Amino acid sequence: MINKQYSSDKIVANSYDASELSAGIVHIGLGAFHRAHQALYTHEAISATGEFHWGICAANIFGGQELVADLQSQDNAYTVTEMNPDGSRTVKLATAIRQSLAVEDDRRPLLEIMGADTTRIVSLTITEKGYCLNPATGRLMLDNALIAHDLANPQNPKSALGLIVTALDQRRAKGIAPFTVLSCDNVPDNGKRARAAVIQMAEAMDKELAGWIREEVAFPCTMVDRIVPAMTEESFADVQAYLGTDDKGAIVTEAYRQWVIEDHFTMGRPPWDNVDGAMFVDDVQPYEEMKLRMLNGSHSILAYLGYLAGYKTIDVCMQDPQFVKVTRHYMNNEAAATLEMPEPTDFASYAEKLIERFTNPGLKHQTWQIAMDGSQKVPQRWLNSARTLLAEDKAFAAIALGIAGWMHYVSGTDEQGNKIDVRDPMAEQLKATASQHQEHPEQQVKAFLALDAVFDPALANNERFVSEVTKAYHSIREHGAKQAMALLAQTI
Ligand code: NAI
Ligand code: CS2
Repeated sequence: MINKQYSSDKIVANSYDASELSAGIVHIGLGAFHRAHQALYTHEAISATGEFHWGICAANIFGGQELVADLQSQDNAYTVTEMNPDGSRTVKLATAIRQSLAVEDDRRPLLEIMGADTTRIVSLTITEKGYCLNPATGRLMLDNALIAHDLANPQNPKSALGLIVTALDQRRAKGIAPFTVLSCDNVPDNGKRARAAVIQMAEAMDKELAGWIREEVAFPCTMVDRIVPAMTEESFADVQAYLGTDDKGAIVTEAYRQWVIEDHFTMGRPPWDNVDGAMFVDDVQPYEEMKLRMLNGSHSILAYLGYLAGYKTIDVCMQDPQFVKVTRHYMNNEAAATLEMPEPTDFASYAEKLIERFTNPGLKHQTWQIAMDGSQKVPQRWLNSARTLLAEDKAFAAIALGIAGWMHYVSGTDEQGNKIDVRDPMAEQLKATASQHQEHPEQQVKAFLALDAVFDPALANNERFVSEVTKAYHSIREHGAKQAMALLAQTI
């Protein structure tokens, strides 16, 4: 069993006394990514500088009770196994999480900590859907059930946004400076969108509060990058075999990591830039767009086409040369070609590095995991690139195949007739859409494109867009996903 004092010659142990930490950060969304990214960066920044007031109180507001109980049973210490490209591994004991909470039923303990003057940052990894935004427009969905609940019950909010608004309101009433809200999700312009959502919500409750938030609260944007697959029985067993001890909070990830952060914090921030891979900049947006389109856009193509082709993990997709060819083509010709960077950028090297990262056999990153919540991911991963390519009269066959793959996937049935466990806030609507016009694929594609939470009407009615997606949809229907990728690979 791992705890804060655990030591082994296979582990890079912590170099400070974790009982000295106080919590300056409240994190909402204690999943896999937080533990392998922000919490590890914070741990290493504390190790480097001895700034003990940046400990973390990490909370789950939906589910995750078992993980929290497991972490608590080992003093919130856990190991991060970094799988290096050469097959070796580096294992680190991470101890920046001082407290963990699961507050599904009663949010009061969390609100109290968010309201404390020692809390300077509230960070988030709540998945794309946690922001309750319309994916196509980025506007807060005031009719979303969680948001509607919180507007009616501001003292007992359920959503992350509701918690932030209520905690900020409490701080304002007590004359405590506002914390900085730090979104670490793969949402475009994540800080700006989080800010807009929080302000829209506050406006529906109290205009003065909304004005105060607009003036006083910082919402820096971030680009976060590290591939962190969900843990499986196999990965836990592998960690146990290597370490010779059980770690219920263990995480396995890649060695690569990046964190680009807009330097705008009202109550200070940890010295994260003391740690490899983190940097503070004035404008995150170009880095974020590059990562969302090149990395995440490729991931989604591999996830939908790969899942339908029977490939369970990304590294298995990368063993298929046709998948690699389409991915490389997509990155260079359909993603990089649409990006505008502030300085000369070697997109081809970035693409090759991504291919190397995807190929890492130590990462069992399931296509099913990445395929999740597609309605929330498709717009920022593919559609802005498609708009640019359409405007420039350039081809976008890989994006079209990705979109068509998503449409087949969310129908809920695979190529062998087996059920797909589709996880998506719009799952019911997507399934119902797929079940219409089954004998008329053109109509089926049109029905999907009419989902205006995903596709804006201008794109959905663009003739070339409709025709390319329909062609790709037919190709998968006729030949299957594996062959459709191979056919595309022949033409590029
Ligand atoms: P996970 O499944 O381990 O954890 C998801 C977390 O989100 C849980 O703490 C859960 O309680 C919370 N959550 C889910 N729905 C929510 C909602 N409606 N409101 C509030 N909280 C909610 O997933 P993981 O790997 O931690 O990823 C989380 C997010 O982190 C991703 O969606 C992505 O935006 C970002 N991310 C993940 C990376 C990865 O490779 N895993 C890398 C880069 C970013
Ligand atoms: C993935 C990302 O699940 C997904 O949608 O594309 O979580 C991806 O692993 C990360 O963004 C890598 O930084």
